[in-house]
Amino acid sequence: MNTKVLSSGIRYSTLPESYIRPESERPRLSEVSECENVPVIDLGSHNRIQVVQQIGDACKCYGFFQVINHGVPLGIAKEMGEVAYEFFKLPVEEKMKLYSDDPSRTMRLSTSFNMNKETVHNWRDYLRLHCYPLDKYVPEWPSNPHTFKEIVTKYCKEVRELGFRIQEHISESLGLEKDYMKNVLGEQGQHMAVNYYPACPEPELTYGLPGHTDPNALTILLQDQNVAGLQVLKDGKWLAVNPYPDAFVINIGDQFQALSNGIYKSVWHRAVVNVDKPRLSVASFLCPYDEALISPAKPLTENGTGAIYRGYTYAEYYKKFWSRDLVDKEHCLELFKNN
Ligand SMILES: O=C(O)CCC(=O)C(=O)O
Repeated sequence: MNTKVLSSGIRYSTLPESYIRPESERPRLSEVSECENVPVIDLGSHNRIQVVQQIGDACKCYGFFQVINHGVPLGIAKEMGEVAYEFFKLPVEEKMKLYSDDPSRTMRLSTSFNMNKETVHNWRDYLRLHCYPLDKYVPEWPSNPHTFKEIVTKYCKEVRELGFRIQEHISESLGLEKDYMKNVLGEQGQHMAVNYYPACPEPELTYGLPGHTDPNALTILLQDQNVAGLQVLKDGKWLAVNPYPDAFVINIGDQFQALSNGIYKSVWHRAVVNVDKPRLSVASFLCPYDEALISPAKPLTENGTGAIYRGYTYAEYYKKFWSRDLVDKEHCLELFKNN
């Protein structure tokens, strides 16, 4: 290939060799269940007790849910999606100015997942941004398209507030004080992955992103409204999370699984690709501050099970998570279990 990114304007008629998964690791798209969807929860409901209950049930059974009437102005979400598409449509020479394979960079365009470590690549380009505090990071964000900084700034503020509201509901659903999670997580970091999955000549042979869990606390995903691709693992089977009008997809990250003493699940999920249409998603990750001490909430350890996980700092967890391969089959939290 003559450029590093997939969004170079080249159309491939066959999948390049380096993207082809061995037979046993392929997505087997015909076996994915379409008949069930992850719960859709109306955050605009006045029945808070019911909303809290629905969120708790979803976190236990699916680790995923979708929210509507979420308070993020729909125009801002729409503009976010549009400016992200505009970015990936820029000429490849323009985009390549931002390219880096170095995961420690706080702003970069890259491709696949981790080009330095992986043996098979993924059919994805992505723009990775740090988003909090905004005044520290916005200056390094792309200035082309010229509206990018302004739109993404507005979006980040709204999504952060939505995340905090959901964290309150999650705390309450576990029978904890409303501010419990917020207090433990401290001044939360916020990162964004703008994922672009070009149309792929042979979607059966590869992934946009292979199965993984998220190492952070909470993820808020803006899905392409027109093209499906997200799938979550439920009872050993992959389940498609098809786009739901004006909804965000929310998932529990590894830190909420630990803090809830394993009651809530940080579930494996993946993105598959599409033969005729590109797909875009915008993942916002709320992360504990580095020195946050993560250990199961005491009231949740008092039913005879004790604490399933040992205490650790988020910095320790994050380092361990990224020292492994994304497709390691074991959940990273297994390494933090009390014997
Ligand atoms: O594109 C998607 O639907 C999933 C994205 C995702 O899992 C991620 O960015 O970590």
